[in-house]
Amino acid sequence: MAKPRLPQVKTNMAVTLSSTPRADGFYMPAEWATHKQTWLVWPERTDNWRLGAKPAQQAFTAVIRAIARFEPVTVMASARQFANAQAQLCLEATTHPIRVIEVSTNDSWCRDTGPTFVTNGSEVRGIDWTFNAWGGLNGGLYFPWDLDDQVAQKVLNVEGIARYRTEGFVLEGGAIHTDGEGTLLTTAECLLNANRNPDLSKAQIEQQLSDYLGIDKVIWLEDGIFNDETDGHVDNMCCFVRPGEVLLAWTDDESDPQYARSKAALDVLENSTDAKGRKFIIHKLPVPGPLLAKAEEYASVDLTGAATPREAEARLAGSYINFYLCNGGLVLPTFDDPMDSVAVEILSKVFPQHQIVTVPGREILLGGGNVHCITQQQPA
Ligand code: KQY
Repeated sequence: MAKPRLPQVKTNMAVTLSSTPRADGFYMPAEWATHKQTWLVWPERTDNWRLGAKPAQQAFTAVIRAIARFEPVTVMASARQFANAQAQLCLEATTHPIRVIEVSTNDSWCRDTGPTFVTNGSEVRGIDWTFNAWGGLNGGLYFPWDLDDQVAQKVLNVEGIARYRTEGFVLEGGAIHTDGEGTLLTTAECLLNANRNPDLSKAQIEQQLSDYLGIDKVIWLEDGIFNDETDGHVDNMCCFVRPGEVLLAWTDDESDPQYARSKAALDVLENSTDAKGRKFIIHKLPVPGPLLAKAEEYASVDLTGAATPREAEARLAGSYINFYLCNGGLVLPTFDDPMDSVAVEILSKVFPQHQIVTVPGREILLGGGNVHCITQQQPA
């Protein structure tokens, strides 16, 4: 049966363009380019977040208030949680404003459900990728996901920003990193997964990345972090520091299943050049742990049948790569792990212009991601 289609609304919403960003002269800037603000979603779903999502709300509050030291933040909360989110977030004054608006969502991963912003240097537009909860009915993490698929459009409507919609082309923001100069990092584990765009070849996927993000060269790492439920998002594995320079999640322990993944990625990076022909400077960033979920931590996650149940003792996909760059700041998840201080030291050296602010990362990790996964930058 054909999917029923809603009439196209033509007024009171940001325009949806039928061209592509590249054809219009737009490209995705790097995360370190100046932001207008950061977007997040307030967590509340109790079949993903333990203890009624209260510890997650505390953890998100720490992230949001850390970002508000550097730039304005908009937080989307459901009608049920609007008053609580506003009260928790705005208890004390912050350097930059924290705005709470009511938006319905399925969960709280704005990196993946929010728009990917593109610019031509004077105007910003947004890409609204099709979202299928990291795999749809073939390994996706919850059902339904229709409200999450509308988040990008709602953000763009609120901002009055023109929208490109990739109807049918599935992509999450956590699956890509760009240097703003034509190079994109991703993983085959995610972007070539049969549960994303099974009818597209690798070349056709590269063409979409070129058309929508203005990319000239894709660096394909094979896999992401071991046991990452996003199917190996690159934003937990490898990121740019600046053009021609990357950070890679690393372990020296050859018996750790992470080792082969990191080593394979290192081999690819060592043997690649970027879109401008530069060889990469590669910094290894150790992974914490191994970190395992404790049975008592997942005992209070509701079993609703709508989300993938949690497995006690499962290896968590902990990684310091999942930090977030905001205007002059770097928000880094830490895990009460001996590697925390090593990560801070490495990041201080490679980002000397950024002030590092650490936030507790374990609670967000228990929900399946971390700081980068819950944030979305809107370029200035
Ligand atoms: O890490 C992310 N980008 C999203 C993780 C989703 C987890 C849902 N339980």
